[in-house]
Amino acid sequence: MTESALESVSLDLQQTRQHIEQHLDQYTLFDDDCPAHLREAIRYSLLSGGKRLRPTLVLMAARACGGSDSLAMPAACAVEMIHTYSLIHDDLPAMDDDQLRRGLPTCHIKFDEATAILAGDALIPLAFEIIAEEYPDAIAARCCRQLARACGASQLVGGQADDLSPADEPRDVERIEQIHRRKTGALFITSVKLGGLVSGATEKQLSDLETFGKNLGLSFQIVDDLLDCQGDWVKMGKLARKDQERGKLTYPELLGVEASRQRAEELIGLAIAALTDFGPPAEPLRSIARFVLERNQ
Ligand code: GRG
Repeated sequence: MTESALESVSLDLQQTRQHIEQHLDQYTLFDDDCPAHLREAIRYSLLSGGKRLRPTLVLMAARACGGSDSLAMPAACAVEMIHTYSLIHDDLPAMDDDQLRRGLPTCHIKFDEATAILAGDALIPLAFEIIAEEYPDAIAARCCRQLARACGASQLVGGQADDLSPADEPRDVERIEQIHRRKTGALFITSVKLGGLVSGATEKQLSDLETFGKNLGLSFQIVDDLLDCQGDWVKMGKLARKDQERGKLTYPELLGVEASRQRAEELIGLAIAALTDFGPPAEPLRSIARFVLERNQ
């Protein structure tokens, strides 16, 4: 990707991000029954930066299937809420015990542990409520089922549980891919499928989007690992080399830096190939895939 193409994708992503953030703000005003400190903690974590990659994928997948950003925005916000809950809980002392997230103190450091747990908890039902409120029943049911599976015990939560489990598990590529398919991949797949579902995508389109999301998610994770071992922590907003120091399985450790980079590129190629039948409307989705490979944060 040339420097100027990367800049133009960055600009589009920046505008889309602002649009998403306006809606996230509106969805988290809450009524007076929500305690002020809980509201503050939810909004602190949800509105304090982040690339907004998953909600952007929802919008771009909708565009690829003939839908619009406004149609897909509620689903996009719902996915970002689930993602943010998972980050808040992942940062807790009982899990990854992180002090910094998106360049700021993590939710439990800024507030306290109980508030952080509850802020994460509150984001889960809110995500499903938004989908149920904003889409016709049949579409809402399909979206809720897709999202519920992605964040359940066999996907996001299961991947996280295995990632936290003792180090006597095999340290090989199969194991790391099993973890990331669930911990990171499931939400990527769900993002693009929700964009498709709200736009009336065909089963074939949903299946192509699934292939796209699966390969993109894995590539994203490899790049994440590469950034963790080589990245600039100021840009990333979190401490680099943390995964390595904790003895977590990473691609560069298993494959080496060069082979990891190659694998990430190969996967982006597969992701883009899955979009062939969508033609020009899928161009923004292809650009994001290239961006994931080139990102530095
Ligand atoms: C607590 C159930 C539960 C799950 C946590 C999200 C997660 C699972 C762990 C976060 C740790 C981690 C490095 C996960 C893999 C990659 C990932 C999801 C990175 C964070 O996503 P980004 O880079 O974050 O899109 P931003 O801040 O840009 O939204």
